[in-house]
Amino acid sequence: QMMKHAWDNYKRYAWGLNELKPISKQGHSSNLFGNIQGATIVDALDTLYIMEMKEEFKEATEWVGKNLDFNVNAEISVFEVNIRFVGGLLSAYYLSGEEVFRKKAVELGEKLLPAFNTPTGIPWALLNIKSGIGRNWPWASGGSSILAEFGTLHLEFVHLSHLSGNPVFAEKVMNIRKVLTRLDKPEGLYPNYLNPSSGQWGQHHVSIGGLGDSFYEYLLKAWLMSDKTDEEGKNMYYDAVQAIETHLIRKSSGGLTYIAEWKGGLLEHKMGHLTCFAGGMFALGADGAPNDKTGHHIELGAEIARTCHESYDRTSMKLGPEAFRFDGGVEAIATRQNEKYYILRPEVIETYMYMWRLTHDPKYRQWGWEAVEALEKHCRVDGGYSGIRDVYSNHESHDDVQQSFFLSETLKYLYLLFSEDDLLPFEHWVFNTEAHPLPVLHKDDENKEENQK
Ligand code: DMJ
Repeated sequence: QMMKHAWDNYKRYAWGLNELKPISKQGHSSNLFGNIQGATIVDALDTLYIMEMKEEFKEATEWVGKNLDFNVNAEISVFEVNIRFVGGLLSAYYLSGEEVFRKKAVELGEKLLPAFNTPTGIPWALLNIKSGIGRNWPWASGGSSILAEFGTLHLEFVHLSHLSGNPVFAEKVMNIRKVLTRLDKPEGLYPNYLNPSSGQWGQHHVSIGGLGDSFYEYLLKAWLMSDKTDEEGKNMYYDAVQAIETHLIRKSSGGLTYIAEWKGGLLEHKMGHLTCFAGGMFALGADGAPNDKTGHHIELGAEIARTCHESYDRTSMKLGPEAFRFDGGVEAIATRQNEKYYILRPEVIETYMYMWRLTHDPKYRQWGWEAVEALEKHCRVDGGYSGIRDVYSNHESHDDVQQSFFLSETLKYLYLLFSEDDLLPFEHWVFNTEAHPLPVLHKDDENKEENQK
């Protein structure tokens, strides 16, 4: 019902545009996608499919076939377009088998290739998909590319090669790995900034939240998606987690485990909502953890889930802030006005879903249900779902944006939290960072394919 409300209102007021403004009841355009249109449609395709919303899936498929157009003069974020559009199209293809999605995914992948035309092959953050000219965010340290952006292409690009028969996509992301493995890492940590021309790190800022997050996620998932054959991805992941534990993970005096940010050796005792995805990541990676550390990684996931739940529980609206702190006498509370907003993000619910699947502790469903009730009470409006400006306030101030990731991630993870484990089982599917499921490339299938050639 929540998906239907979000979708129907998008359809009514913003059909074909990127996102919906649910209060003003009109389209919302984000410059992340340039003038590529239809972000909500592409992001929502697999959620519609999984929820068996057949009519809606059909109309979305028709829209993609007729209207999704990449021949536009648009400067786009390579990362955002990859995770939402390429990821959304790939999942829609794997779930439905409709050829249109495969074709569009490969066409878009080809449009993204000029982003890798840098001296090191580390891609630009921004790309004009008509001219093929790339550049970096003007705010990024010393003209750097961003770890969480160039490090979050791997899963989709491996699938693009798999589906197109063209190795170029996989070669591009394997080269990123090569550059990273050659570099010295301060204390074994990966800084968020890397200059694509010099191949040197920018500022030594390390974060498991914004600017770093999904790079770590994709190391683990690259290994899982390769049917556990990608040993390099595996080693990079577990080595990184070891360094994160030593240098970033701390416990508050009240007993809450959190992941701080690292700035040239100094810790900022702040955790972002984005960082909360790491609870699910640690638990998902527990099974392969070296040195008998499986139980420890599950426990770490559980502790992060508890901390993130506290960040929700300590607000008036029972929805979590964008960032919360562990200093100045507070624990798991936002102290700065500009960190008190909630924009329908999924990470906490994502972690509940992983923890539920991997432990079956009923508290994760209870916590997920608390989030549903809070979303219904504070974010649901006549025209869809809106973010909130201050989750500590007693009255809602809506930001008037229904983010496309609310449909692709937040609602999908909630649905999976209350579904049986055999819906998209982890042995066969990995979720990209926008919650688009991609199939594990099983060794046996490859052997079969080889034999058929
Ligand atoms: C999504 O686009 C993805 O989850 C990304 O990895 C981080 N930001 C948003 C959701 O918060």
